[in-house]
Amino acid sequence: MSQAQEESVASNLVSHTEYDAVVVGAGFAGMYMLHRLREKGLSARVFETGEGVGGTWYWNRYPGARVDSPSMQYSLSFSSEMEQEWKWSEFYSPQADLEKYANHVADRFDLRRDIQFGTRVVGASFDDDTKRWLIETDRGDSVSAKYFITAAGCLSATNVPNFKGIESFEGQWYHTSRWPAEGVDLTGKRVGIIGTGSTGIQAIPVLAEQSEHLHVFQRTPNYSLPSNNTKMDPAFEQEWKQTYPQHRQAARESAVGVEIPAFSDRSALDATEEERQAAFEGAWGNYAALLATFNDITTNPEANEFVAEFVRNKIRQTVKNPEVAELLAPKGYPIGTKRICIDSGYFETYNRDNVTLVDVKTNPIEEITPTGLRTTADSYDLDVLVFATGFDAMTGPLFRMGIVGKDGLSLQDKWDAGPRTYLGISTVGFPNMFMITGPGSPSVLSNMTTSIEQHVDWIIDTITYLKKNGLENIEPMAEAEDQWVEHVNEVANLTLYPRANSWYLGANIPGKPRVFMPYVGGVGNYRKKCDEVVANNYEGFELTG
Ligand code: NA7
Repeated sequence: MSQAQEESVASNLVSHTEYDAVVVGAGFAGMYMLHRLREKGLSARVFETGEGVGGTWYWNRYPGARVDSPSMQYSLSFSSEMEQEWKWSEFYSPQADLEKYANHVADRFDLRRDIQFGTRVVGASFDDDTKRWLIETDRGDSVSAKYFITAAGCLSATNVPNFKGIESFEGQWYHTSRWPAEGVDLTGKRVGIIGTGSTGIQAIPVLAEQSEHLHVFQRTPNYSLPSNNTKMDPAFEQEWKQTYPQHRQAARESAVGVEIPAFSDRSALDATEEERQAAFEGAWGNYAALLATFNDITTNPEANEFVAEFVRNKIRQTVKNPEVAELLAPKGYPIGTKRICIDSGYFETYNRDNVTLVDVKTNPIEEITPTGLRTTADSYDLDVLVFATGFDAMTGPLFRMGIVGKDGLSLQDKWDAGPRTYLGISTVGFPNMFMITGPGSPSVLSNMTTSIEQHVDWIIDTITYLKKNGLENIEPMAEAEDQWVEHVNEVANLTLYPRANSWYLGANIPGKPRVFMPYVGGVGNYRKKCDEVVANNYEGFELTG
């Protein structure tokens, strides 16, 4: 931090101040939450670890970082003026455009004056006597709030695996989501990247261009489709803007928070091989369309395998070296059960002379050495090591805040066997705490901006209801929570999702309970359920005065 920034943070520090609400995080969720709280005349403080707004798009500056939902839809809808005025430059926005947009939102709605940057929440506990939340930060703040609202993102707690010898590495190493804002000069460098999830798949083509040689250490190959990203077509943009309200409504009622093609009503097993190939070819480049080509691809392993093999064949056609192609072809888990990636020239990158794929499933990484990395089969000399190793998803950001509810029960202890929530927004024992896109809500299985707005609006309506009715506290009831948890598991088990070792299940973090965390029942259905709860006088919640 510069001296000027230090001074600005210092002058912004608060002590023992009381707010109506404290919000953690200044990404899209935290910013929109703040805007709505202010609109209702409530006092609010936002604490943000970063030095700027944007959340995911502030932190994930790695080369090639890009959103995988269309820009016209991955944006906030609450201000039609902003929606009309803002111009996206590409169909899928790169990180820089999204960060610019986040800054625009902050400026346009004058949000910065209530956001304290460079500040991490390290403790939040519910005081049983005053019925208020006490929040503490790493900069010495101690404030209280009636409502404690987490907007810290689902993928913000980085995961750097505990590799033996990492501290001995004499080169530079970076986690992709902590990439330096000033960039990294990789000219003439021998670079190694560990991880081939969405992040690795986006970064690898760019790192290959920038470095002298790139070693890709792959444990599990991923299904990826070409994004066919383009500059924004003005006619498309215009047409979209003319009918924005209808598009937004369709997204809100959809399965995943973006408009996707309707599912076919036909089983893949009833089609001929030619019909299947034609359907898959027609949907190539659009993963939602690909999964919708037949009605049983996400639920029937046999139907799923047809698409999986189609994608593997595309990889085999693209990658010239058949051994490398086979290593890159995902096997052993259904397509769509881990996040399907969309890429810009990912598989083509393996045809370059300066790129080497290393299979660390067969020969795992044994240790990081001072000069590089050693697997059970070989040693690699590296100047720079890039960890595209993902996140402690969904629960990680919440646990890192040190949240303690009624009777001294910590959230971590309560969720020892996996997250338990009512509607993914609240949890028993933590009154007046709301989790924006928490576990048990569509969250990461949806377009985040759609789900964020739905949660924020629901929270604001709830707070308004409480005030209007002279009520002080809201907390879910144990029975309602049990039923919701059961329902979340039940719908997940109707799909093929549990068959992959994904971060949706916590499978990427050693020791994390294997529980499917997001709600797969669909954004539209979920919204209806939340609205019904309100219509039935907050069914499943206990409201006290
Ligand atoms: P992901 O999808 O969790 O990918 C992490 C990658 O790192 C994945 O290929 C992992 O292999 C690999 N990994 C993790 N630990 C290790 C170790 N110890 N050794 C070797 N390889 C390892 O994270 P991303 O950042 O790519 O994407 C997260 C989400 O961000 C994405 O889904 C989008 O929603 C946006 P594994 O598969 O575990 O074998």
